[in-house]
Amino acid sequence: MSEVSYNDLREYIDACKAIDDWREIRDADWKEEIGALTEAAAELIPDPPMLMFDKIKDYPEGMRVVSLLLASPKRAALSLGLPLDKSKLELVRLAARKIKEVKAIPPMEVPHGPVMENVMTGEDVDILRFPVPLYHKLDGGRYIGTGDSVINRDPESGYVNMGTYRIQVHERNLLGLWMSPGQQGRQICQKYWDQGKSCPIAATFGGDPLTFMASHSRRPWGTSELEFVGGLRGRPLEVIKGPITGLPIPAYAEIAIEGEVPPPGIESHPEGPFGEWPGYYSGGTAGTGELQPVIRIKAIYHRNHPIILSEAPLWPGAPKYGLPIGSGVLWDQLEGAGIQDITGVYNHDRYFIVIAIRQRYAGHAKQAGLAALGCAEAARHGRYIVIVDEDIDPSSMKEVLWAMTTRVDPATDIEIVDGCLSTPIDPVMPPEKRESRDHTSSRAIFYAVRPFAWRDKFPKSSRTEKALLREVKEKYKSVLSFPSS
Ligand SMILES: Cc1cc2nc3c(=O)[nH]c(=O)nc-3n(C[C@H](O)[C@H](O)[C@H](O)COP(=O)(O)O)c2cc1C
Ligand SMILES: [Mn+2]
Repeated sequence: MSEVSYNDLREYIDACKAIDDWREIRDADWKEEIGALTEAAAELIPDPPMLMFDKIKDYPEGMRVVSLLLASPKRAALSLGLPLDKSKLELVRLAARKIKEVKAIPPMEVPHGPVMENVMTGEDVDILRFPVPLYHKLDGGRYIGTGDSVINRDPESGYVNMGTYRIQVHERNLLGLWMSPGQQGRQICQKYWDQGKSCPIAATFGGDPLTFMASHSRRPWGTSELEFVGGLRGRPLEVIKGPITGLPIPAYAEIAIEGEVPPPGIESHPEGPFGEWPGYYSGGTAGTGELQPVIRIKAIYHRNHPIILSEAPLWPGAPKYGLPIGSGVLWDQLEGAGIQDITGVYNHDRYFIVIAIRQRYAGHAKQAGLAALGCAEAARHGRYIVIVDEDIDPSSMKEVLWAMTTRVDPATDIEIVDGCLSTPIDPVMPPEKRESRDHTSSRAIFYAVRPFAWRDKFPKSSRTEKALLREVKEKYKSVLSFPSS
């Protein structure tokens, strides 16, 4: 498998600058402005530029924040070492194949790395030396950890987990850590807490895009995300042994901390609210009243002129990822479940998933819809699942809406399934359900396909065939200019 061309976040940023759109933003306020401009730029069409914030208000030049890193299909393809000129649907498929075929490569310990260029310990520790943004007006505080990697070690097996969990700044040396129930990083903390001990922890802010991707993908318990990064890169991830915790810390991270998470009975703190990916404030103490774990920082390490990787959630109308790679993963899972003749899978926003099939037999669409509902990749958030025919491009909302408005008879072609897996941040979950920890909600499957039994009598599409469209566009391009694709 091919290796990726870059070694760390800054090399990847430089590679992006060479192939794609980006802007430097100077003098922005860490308070709301970085968040607001990122949200506004994410809505730029066709693809948002990468934003590099420098000389942020109250901070010296060189203390930087990067946002919209992976917001174009080109940058997402580059991050995985994929060709840059493919359609979104093809890229999603290629990305999934790469992820599926990855063989784990363990990290390689090196004696030192650039992350140790600057060290703060003891009284010197101050996380607000970095221009940590306040992203959304009603956020409970400034969040340094959005595109982060949180690392801890299972005390029983020695297995090292790495996960992306949001991290709030409470004080110069105290952070809030929100890990949703069941997260592997939380399970590890719990084992220490059960013995009345604090859990040693490390975290990085500003890893390369594959380290970020591995951190937020759920690997089976016991298979380390650090080895998955190596596999994706095609060579081991270099790590240094944390001087305080002994945990592996990516040597080329922009910023890293070491510290410990005390048992919540001994120390915990209100956390959030935080504007989350569904487009609402949620999680943490919000809605449940539960205080959340904290990280007591013991040391901060950082490179010269560090870059915080900002991956703060935006509402779903401001797309932050150029490629919904999970779509390709779902595609594989559906094929694994025996669904044949899938021509495309596209996840528009975790709550809206479209699957295109070439119908081969009566019941094929229903089989695909119900399988999607149960697949691990869609089970948690797949509120609307739409099955379309092969003539519909599932990545095009225009085409999907056309299928939904013309091939669905609401009385018969929408199926509701109740009691499905969800999460506490589901905005529509009634307070009593959330409080009783019954984190379930319903799903709707739209069978937006020509009914199989009378598909031959279904009115023929009057849309111009793609070949003729291409031909006339080419012929009249001096009179009318069309965007490429
Ligand atoms: C930008 C971003 C932020 C995230 N924030 C959180 C969070 O605050 N809490 C959480 O439990 N999961 C969060 N997640 C999801 C986890 O990273 C994901 O479930 C991952 O699988 C967790 O790792 P684990 O399976 O090793 O526990 C976030 C994901 C992304 C992409
Ligand atoms: Mn894990």
